[in-house]
Amino acid sequence: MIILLHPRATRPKNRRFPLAILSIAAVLEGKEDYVIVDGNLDPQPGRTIDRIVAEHEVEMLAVSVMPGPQMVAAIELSREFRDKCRSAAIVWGGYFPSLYTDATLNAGYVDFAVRGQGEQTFPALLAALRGDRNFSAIPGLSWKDGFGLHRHNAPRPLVSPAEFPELPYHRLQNIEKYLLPTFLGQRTAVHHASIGCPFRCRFCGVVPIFDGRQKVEPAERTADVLGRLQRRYGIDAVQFYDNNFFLNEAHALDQAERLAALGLHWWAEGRIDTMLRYSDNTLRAIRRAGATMIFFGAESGSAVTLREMNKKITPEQTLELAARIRGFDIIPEFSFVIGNPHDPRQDANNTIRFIRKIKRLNPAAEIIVQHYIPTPHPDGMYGVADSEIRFPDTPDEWASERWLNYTIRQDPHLPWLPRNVKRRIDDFELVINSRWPTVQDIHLPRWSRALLKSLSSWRYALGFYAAPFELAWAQKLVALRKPRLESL
Ligand code: B12
Repeated sequence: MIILLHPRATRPKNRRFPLAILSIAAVLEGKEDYVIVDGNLDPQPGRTIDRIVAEHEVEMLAVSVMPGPQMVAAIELSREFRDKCRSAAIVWGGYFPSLYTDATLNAGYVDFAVRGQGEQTFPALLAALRGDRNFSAIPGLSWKDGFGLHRHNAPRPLVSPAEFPELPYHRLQNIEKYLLPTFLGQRTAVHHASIGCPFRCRFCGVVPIFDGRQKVEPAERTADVLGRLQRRYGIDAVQFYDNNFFLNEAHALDQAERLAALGLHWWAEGRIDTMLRYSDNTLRAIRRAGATMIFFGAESGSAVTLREMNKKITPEQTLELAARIRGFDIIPEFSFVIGNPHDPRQDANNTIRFIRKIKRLNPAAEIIVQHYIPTPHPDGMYGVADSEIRFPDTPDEWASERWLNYTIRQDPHLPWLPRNVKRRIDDFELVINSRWPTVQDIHLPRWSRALLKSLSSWRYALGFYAAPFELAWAQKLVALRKPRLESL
């Protein structure tokens, strides 16, 4: 028996299909004896694992691990499992072991780390464990040799998701619990139509894993999968998790025409420059296909910073898109990475001014304000980060309060970010989020929207963001959560 574990990563109301674990399940389906344990659904995954161990001969615990709270849950469950089931192998896959492979292998309770796409590496590892134990022949695998030294095999070439079987949704414990209401619809599914991203932005944690490559499933398959989910489970909305959903215009148009037939509402991530190149006709087709909101990494209002980030867009393009997309009734969600290490104060002030310009052009535009939190990068981290950040050596250190706060971008303690600049960014975020409460929060009653707007409007009008205690208080009062579809 193989246990595929997805440790808890979010609150129950944000629960979505555990796509990473389902992707591994897809290649095992019909061939291997396996069970899925999802900590987002099961309040006591440790107990469930104990029960499985008591009833079956468990060969392996395969864990999907994202940096952040999911990693903390993964540590505890892996450690407990190791104590109870010494003969079974423990393998970690996903973004955490792919980004921090040596730290992962430094944990005594992890035997193998799968880097990047797992659908081929995982069965190859199973075969090696059962056979000649020649782990060095498996691309994408990291492991410990007889001397305890870390071995990192060559990366595995990326394969289109269409090469793999469809996800076995029926193997989830209770599918109803994954199809929850969002601002997009009453029964929201998630889908990943591609893997990787062809760009090399120097602040992004996706680059070290996929090395600037992306593979996409044909539009026909995307529509087939969603059509089946609609017929079987009645989905009416989709959140696409692709890092880069919109490709060349011909593909986007084909995809839009196929999705239009399903009548779903959806959210996806796109690039500003890519979508600016699309004709009015294509943008209209995308809207007709159900695109309600599109997430764009605008990142900065400074051309110099964007160049340093290797983002390959200009501030003018962001403004042009903000204005143009308004005519198509698609809400743009612009995300910013604030705090250029060279001059975080100036960067914060510039970007705040730039965001105000966007809001003038398109008041419906949603704004996500993020602090710049470096992740390792093959081309060097943006800013002066390489010489100033030393990442932890073990998952346990990553789980400490200091590093957990860093990962979830709460209180990153960056050497270059003075407290008062961080506070200014946070204060601005509170003011703008109150002045325009997100449409994504379906639980926020009309009266509380009105309260937040009226309390914050003088601050926004005067550009006075300091010490917004009354807004912090009002947000608590209306229990305004952070209900964004994505906190990337
Ligand atoms: C969905 C998602 C979430 C959801 C999770 C919902 C859920 N189902 O539980 C939510 C919103 C909760 C979330 C939160 C966060 N996320 Co998140 N998230 C994503 C997102 C958009 C998709 C992940 C996904 O499902 N992919 C689809 C699957 C099929 O792909 P995959 O995960 O890569 O899996 C493949 C391989 O990695 C591998 N694999 C994965 N697991 C396993 C396990 C085994 C055993 C094996 C063999 C292989 C394997 O094989 C899979 C198939 O090829 C990614 C970006 C992206 N597009 O991937 C960011 C991403 C993973 N998140 C990220 C981050 C940082 C976070 C947060 C820390 C951010 C924050 N602001 O707080 C939080 C904290 C998470 C936590 N609680 O621990 C980063 C990680 C990299 C980084 N920068 O450090 C990403 C890459 C976003 C980004 N661009 O920076 N996230």
